[in-house]
Amino acid sequence: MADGRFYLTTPIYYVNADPHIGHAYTTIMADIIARHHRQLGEDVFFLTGTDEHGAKIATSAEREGRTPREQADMLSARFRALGGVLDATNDFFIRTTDAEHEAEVQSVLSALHDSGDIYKGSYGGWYCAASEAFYPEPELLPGRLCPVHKTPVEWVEEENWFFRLSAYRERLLAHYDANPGWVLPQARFNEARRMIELGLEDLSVSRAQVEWGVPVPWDPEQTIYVWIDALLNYRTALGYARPGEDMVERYWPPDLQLMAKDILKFHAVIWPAMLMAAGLELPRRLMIHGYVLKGGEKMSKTTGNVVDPFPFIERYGIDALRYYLAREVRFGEDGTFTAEGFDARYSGELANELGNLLNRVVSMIGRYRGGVVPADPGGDADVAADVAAAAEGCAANFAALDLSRGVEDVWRLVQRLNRLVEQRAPWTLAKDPARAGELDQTLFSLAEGLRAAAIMLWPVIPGSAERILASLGQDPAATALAGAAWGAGAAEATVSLADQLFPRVEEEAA
Ligand code: ME8
Repeated sequence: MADGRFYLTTPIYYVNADPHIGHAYTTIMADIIARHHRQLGEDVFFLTGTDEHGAKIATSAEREGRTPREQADMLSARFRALGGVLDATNDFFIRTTDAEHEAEVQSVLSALHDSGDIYKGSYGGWYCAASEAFYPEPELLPGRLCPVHKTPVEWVEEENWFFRLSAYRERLLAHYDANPGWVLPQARFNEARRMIELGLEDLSVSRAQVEWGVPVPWDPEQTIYVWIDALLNYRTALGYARPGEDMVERYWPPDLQLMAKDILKFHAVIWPAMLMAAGLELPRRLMIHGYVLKGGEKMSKTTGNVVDPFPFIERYGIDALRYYLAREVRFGEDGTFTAEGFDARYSGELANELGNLLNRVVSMIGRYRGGVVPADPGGDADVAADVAAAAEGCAANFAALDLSRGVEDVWRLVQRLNRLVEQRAPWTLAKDPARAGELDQTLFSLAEGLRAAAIMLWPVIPGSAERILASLGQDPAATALAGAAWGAGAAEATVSLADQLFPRVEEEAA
């Protein structure tokens, strides 16, 4: 962003069941974006965490014979561990059971109550506990099933506290009209705008029958509706993520909030209205990505149609999963996860194209030049131009949140370098002392091109990119995107090959 800082969030995940590839997907995409912005030299704050209150969590805990607190502690730890395994560089992991968060939620709600935006009323409607949401009758599937979870809804009727959501219709529409790109992609923008246009009902923001939640400060018999509690995490986290430092001034509002389309309405309608009511600046952009599907259906904890990410990561390494998801699932569209597709990209692209390229470059420099990259003789302007084009294309696509295309831009460079090996045939050049200059040029260009590609790929495959840099005798921490410029690396570096990058999985198992 123009002001040099970048605040990025994922949804906070429910602690009702183990994480699956769908959650991994959002966190990985967020991490790619966070790393890319750090590469640009921006001051990044990346937030993720867990959503721990409400009927959904209480019920799942009961089913498992645990208290809600035990359930939340256990599953929140699983989500936190997933973040570690994913190599996610989030700056904080918020839990909505953090005392600081709970206190701040109460204070925001009290302010809305004091300003007249919250009033007492009664409400009856069809409720889906898995969605933690009411659905109007026409939206239900035949047999009174939740349109998202396809499970029975129940009639819930009680006296609650209500937020005057309907009063924000005009201001929300004005915000949409003044900020055409604020929800991406365009189809989701239109969808959210339509929801507002069709009219908004006031929102019940407390529950009389749910004990597991934050008490309504002026009416402790009720707890705060879990979605209100959850949405506020994006704001409360900044108050206590770094002890002694209030980061609201530094980072508010979020530059980018990621999520899938299941929670569009909460983020694109209710959240901005809440912020308007509280007199707070709205997020700058919401990016609504598609679903990771399995067998044509959304992966979902509630339906149990899930892929566990941990075994894939153990078998192929985390970078393979990051790369696969970034390339396979076009950001903003649905994509299908298959073990076969995963394996094909792993062996065809990561092992055969990238891993092999590194192998060949390092071993040829070892064989023909004693392991030292030759100084640049200055004759490969076309390769240099391809590197510059890849860097520009990748940065432009990342800025437009087209992560798949950004990776494709760099991959074309990887393929171009593989072709360069074949075209120049260093093994032939090496036989003819008169062509030593050509050989120097080729080996320099390959090492330099690969160094630049590694820097561009670093947000996607950080560990592997760092290993490539180290193998090329470069500083593995030198990942700033400016360093991808031709000739910006350390000159006459000494190469060395550590372990095989992306080894054959069969070999591993043997
Ligand atoms: O909705 N494909 O939590 P949640 C892609 N606690 N992304 C997926 C996915 C899939 N198959 N399945 C899940 C909640 N996700 C609330 C959020 S935020 C204030 C509160 C990702 O555990 C995606 O980001 O159901 C989706 O929006 C989110 O997980 C839902 O996670």
